[in-house]
Amino acid sequence: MNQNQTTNSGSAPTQKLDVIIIGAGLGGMYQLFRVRELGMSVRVIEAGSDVGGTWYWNRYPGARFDSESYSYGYSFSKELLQEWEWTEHFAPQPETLRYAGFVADKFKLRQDILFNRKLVSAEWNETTRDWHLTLDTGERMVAQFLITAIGPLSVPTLPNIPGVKDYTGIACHTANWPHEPVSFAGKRVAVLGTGATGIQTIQEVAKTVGHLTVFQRTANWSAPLHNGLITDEQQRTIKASYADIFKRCHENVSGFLHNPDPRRGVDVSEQERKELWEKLYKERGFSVSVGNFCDLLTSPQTNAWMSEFIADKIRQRVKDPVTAERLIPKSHGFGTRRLPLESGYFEAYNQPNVELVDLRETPIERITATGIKTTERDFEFDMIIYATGFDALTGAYDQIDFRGIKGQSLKDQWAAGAKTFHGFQNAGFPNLLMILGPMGALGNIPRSLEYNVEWVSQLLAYMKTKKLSRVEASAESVEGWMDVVKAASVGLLANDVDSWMTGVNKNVEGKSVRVLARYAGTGPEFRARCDAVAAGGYAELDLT
Ligand code: NA7
Repeated sequence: MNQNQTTNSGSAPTQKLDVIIIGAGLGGMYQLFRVRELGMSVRVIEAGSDVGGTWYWNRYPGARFDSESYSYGYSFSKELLQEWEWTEHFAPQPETLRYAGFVADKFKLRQDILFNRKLVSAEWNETTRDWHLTLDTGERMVAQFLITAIGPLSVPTLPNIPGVKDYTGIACHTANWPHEPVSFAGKRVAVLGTGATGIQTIQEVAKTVGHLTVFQRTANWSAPLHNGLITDEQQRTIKASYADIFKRCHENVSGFLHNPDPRRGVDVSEQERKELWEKLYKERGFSVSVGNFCDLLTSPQTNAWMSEFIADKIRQRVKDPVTAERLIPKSHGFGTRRLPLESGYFEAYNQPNVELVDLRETPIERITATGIKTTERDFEFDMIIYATGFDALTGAYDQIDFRGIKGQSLKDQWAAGAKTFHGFQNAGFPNLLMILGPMGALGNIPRSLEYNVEWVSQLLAYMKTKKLSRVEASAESVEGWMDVVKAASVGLLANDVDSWMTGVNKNVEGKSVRVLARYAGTGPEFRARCDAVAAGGYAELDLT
């Protein structure tokens, strides 16, 4: 590609593209593939030096899928499904990054991707009906359609603890992990954060570390992942069953391979509950949450029983009873936050060189030049790992200055809570289309993003055929969808819990109170509503 044709850092007008996609993660890569099929001119802007998105950045020790590998890969190419072989039931990050590279090579995607560039601002011009982009390199680009595939969990946040910048040892957020191997042997290492990322990191670092200190503010429920190598025979079965695998994901509430038990926990005997839970505890992946009683996330009683069942498992696995009690969540019920899955996490605390600091008992006062000072002790470390999460859902949008009709700012418009039409569009921002945008369906992410890309591509194809150049969700359509989002959240125990799923990240200004932050309905319901919009000729959208 001749880059000078599509980007410009001077004052001369640049060539207008049909489509610019932001992000070359799994969403952006697939969107590029589909847009090319439509015969439209397209470029992708990517901040990293290669494809992969989440799997490019999150190289921390122990990073891997919690979805079965064969339910996570792309489903759109039968050839790709037969060519690629996952080696583990839950692939580790390096394998997934190789997969992203394999896909990019197979479909020759890199030739249309501009790496090492960040989008700084995007301004809509109502007269010329196009988006004017400025990149951090100073380059400028113009496109009729702007598609964001910037991820719901892509902006890492450091803790708002005094002194973070004072530390002189090695410090790293899990989502900005170095590309070079990191050794923990003989080192005094701290991990801050015990979410899904912290738990994967802790159990892996514990295997080789000199001494590990875990700083836990909130204990999280966690259950065994049960990973393992995929045998040759399993590989053959998987390859022969892909149609069935994706059909099952498609019909599932959240795109996984585990179906909820249709019974309510409150309707069955204690023995029946225990039987199901003992079985689920031995099963792979999210079976323990998605395959649970259908009232697990709505009935306080069923949830309390399940929480106690898991608490007992923690007590059985952690030798020191005081540490075990600290690891048992008290502030929320099982499954009401995104459930981390683990492989020997609790046993790590049985090692003499692994220590747990409960920040509810002894809060951190500050990060010092040499370590971490709590109200009780001064710790010295060679390395601090921040597994402190993300400015989720809207964070990636807040980083870019999007200006819609009459210069209105997307960040300002979303300051009181994000609103979209099915996560795809927002009123006042014509021709801006979002992949996995706020208030869309998440679940098993690739299953959702493939659908998102296909819906957006279908809309582009429709507009091309009908010679339409501008699409905007009306304010009424956005409000209509927000009513659906509200209704889907009613009665969920998760509503009363602080987490990124309720929009809380106390390290980010303005995000310390719970809001309606996501669509919590099922995947099939979401798709049925989106399909109906397309089938109805996009009546909810203003098309001109
Ligand atoms: P999470 O789930 O948001 O977890 C972040 C963790 O960091 C959590 O334990 C937080 O404690 C802790 N944290 C954050 N800020 C602080 C401060 N200031 N002090 C102490 N502890 C802090 O992020 P993950 O990366 O684990 O997972 C995000 C998603 O990525 C996950 O759902 C997967 O889908 C992949 P808290 O619970 O807030 O008290």
